[in-house]
Amino acid sequence: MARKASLYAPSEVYPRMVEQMMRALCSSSDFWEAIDRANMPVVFAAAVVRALMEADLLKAHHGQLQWTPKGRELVEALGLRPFPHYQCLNCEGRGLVPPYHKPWAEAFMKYESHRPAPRQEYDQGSVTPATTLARVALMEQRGDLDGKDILVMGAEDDLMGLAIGLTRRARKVVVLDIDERIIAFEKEIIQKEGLTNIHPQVFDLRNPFPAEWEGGFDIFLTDPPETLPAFKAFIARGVAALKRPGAAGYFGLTLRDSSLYRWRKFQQEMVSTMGMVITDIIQDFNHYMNWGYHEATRASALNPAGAPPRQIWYKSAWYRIEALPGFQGSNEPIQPEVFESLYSDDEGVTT
Ligand code: SPD
Repeated sequence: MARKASLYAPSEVYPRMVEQMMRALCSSSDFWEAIDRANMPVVFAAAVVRALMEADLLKAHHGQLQWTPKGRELVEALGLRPFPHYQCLNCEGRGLVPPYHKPWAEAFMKYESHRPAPRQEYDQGSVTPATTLARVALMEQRGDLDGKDILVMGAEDDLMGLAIGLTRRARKVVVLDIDERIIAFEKEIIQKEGLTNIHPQVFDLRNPFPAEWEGGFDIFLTDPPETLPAFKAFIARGVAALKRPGAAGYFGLTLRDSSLYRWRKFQQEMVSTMGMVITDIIQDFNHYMNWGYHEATRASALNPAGAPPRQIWYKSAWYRIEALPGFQGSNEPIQPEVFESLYSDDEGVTT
C-alpha cells in the first residue's frame, strides 16, 4: 500500500504513514479530522486515501470516507485501533492555560474579533485567540517578555504583537506586516489604550532589515511560509535581528503543509548553518481558525469526499530556538524566484 501511495505523493510514503492514516480513518470518517488525528501533510494523507480507495478498501459517501467490507476486514486483521483522546481539555494539549483573567488578556479578547478577515494572497489564516494568549504566556514563563525588545515578523493577523503590547511588560515591540489593514487596525487600538511600547509598521519582508534592526532584538516571532527557501529567508533574518547568545526566536511549523522530510531540512539549517539550538517543540500548540478561501485551494481539491472542514483541523507545532555563541543569521533580500513560490510547492497546498 505504501508503495502504491508513493506514486501520488511528493516523496516516499513509508508504512507508518499508511498505518497512521488508517488508524485516523478508524477514528473519524471526515478527511480533515483524520488528517488532524494522523498529524500528516494533506498531500500524503490524500495519497494514502487514494491508494486505499483504488484497492476497494475505502469509499467516499455523502462527504465522508467509509471503510468497505473488505476494508473493515483488513482493519480487523491488522488489529488497528482508533486513536485515543488523552489530551488535557483545559490546555488543549499546550501544557499551559492562557491567563484569561488578566487585564491585558481581557483587553485582547475585547478587540480580537474585529480583526480584518484572512486574505489568500498573504496565506493568512489566524490562530485562535486562545493560541495567541498561550504564546504570550509561554514567553512570560520562559523569561522572554519582561523588559525585552521584541520583533514580530509578519503573520500579525494572529495579533501577537498587539497581545504583547497590551501586557505593557516588554520594553519595545516592533510589529512588521505587509497588510496595511492590520497595521491600521492595531494603530487605532494602540491609541485607544494609550500604549507607548508597540510600533506597528507596514513592511514587506522580502526586503532586508535596516542596519539598526540587525542585532537589535532579544526575541523574534514569526509564522513563516514553509517552502524551504522562504523558511530559510524568514528564520535567518530573524536570527540576524538577535542581539546576543541567549536571545530567542519563536515560530510555527506545521505537519499539514510540510512533511517530516522537510522538518529535518529546517532543523539542519537552524542547528548547523545558523548555530541555534531548539529548546522547545510543542506539537499542536497553534490552532488556526478555518479561512474563507479554503474552497479555492489545492487542499480542497485533494479531498476525495469533497466536504469542507467542519471544525479546526489545521494545527502547527510552536518552536522556540535560542542563540548560542557563534550564532549567525543572514539579512539578504528574498530573491524574486523565492517569492514566486513563497507559500505553495509540492507539499504546501493550503494557500
Ligand atoms: N493557508 C492556511 C493558513 C496558514 C497560516 N500560516 C501557517 C504557517 C505556519 N508556519
